[in-house]
Amino acid sequence: MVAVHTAEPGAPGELAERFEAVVAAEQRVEPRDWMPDAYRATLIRQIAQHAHSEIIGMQPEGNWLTRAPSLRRKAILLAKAQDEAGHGLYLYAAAETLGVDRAELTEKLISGRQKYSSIFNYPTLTFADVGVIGWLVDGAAICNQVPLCRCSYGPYARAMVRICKEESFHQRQGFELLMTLMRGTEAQQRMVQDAVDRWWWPSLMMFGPPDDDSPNTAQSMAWRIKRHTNDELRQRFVDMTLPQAQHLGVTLPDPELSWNEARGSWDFGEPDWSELQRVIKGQGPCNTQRIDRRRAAHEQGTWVREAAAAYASKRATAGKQATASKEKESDV
Ligand code: BYC
Repeated sequence: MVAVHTAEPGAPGELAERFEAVVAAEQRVEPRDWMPDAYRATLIRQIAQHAHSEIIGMQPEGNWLTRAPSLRRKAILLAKAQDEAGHGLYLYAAAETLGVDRAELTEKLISGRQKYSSIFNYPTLTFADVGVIGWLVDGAAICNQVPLCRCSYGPYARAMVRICKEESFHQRQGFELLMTLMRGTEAQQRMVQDAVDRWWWPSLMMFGPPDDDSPNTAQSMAWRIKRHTNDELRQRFVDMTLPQAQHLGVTLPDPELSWNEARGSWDFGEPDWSELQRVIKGQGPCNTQRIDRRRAAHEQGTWVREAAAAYASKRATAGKQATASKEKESDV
């Protein structure tokens, strides 16, 4: 059991009390407010990990951009990947309000000191994977992220509102793609079923380890960063997804799935938690490839960052000169 504390030992009493009162009253903690160091560190860890997931999450889908089966599907996929880049940027900006720099966070990602979601370490073998990512992965993301719109930290909560709106659009496009394939040939239907078989268990693992093995949940819930436990959200996802799977006509690869009348929920089997731990530790099918690609993109982008910084400093100097000459004019 993790010790839950809301105030920092030795924290300035009045400030700590105010922080606790704001959290308890469901108000927002803002960047200018005093906050416990551990609260700040937890938010940086979670928001950075979330931002990295959005950026790395473009890679599995990017694999299909040049091979989409039609112009329409290509335009949709391109727009989705662009949305994800945008989500990454909002989230890095939210993390920066906590006093960290985006360059530092990127450095930590590519040197393996910060994590990103386990789900993006699996390969996308067919175009049906694009649909299944939209349906299951974005569906899981929605279950996990809608409650984050009520997170106690203002900039993160506000970033999540727009992100969630776009995620639900992504989920519907995935479902629509899969419906189209399921109305197609037998080979297309088999392709969908194969993708569902490969992505189902990793999607359940996205919610994190089971509650009794989740060291951060108790404290994050006390601070109202997380609003539900990993297992609660996983159950919500299973309950939401089952009727959709039936509508699509696919089978979920879990023989233990059964409706529990008493609970009013679906019972389901245990994911292979050792697989989640292996993937988190860097031993998933695509971990090395994902980080190598991210590192290369970062290095190839050096000239863009340098040019943007030079342009910004030129504009700042021009702005200062314009203000100085205006002041001179008004002196005359
Ligand atoms: N993968 O105590 P726990 C998207 C780590 S983007 C990797 O339960 P916590 C999308 C965890 O960090 C999806 N690591 O932790 C994008 C911790 O290690 P550290 C990303 C995981 O933070 C593009 C340790 O295991 N979503 O949807 O209370 C296209 C113990 O876990 C994972 C977010 O980031 C995992 N699956 O809860 C399509 C949402 N699970 O950090 C879609 C925001 C756990 O102590 N994040 N770990 O070294 C969260 O809600 C929470 O951070 C988590 C984990 C539920 C993920």
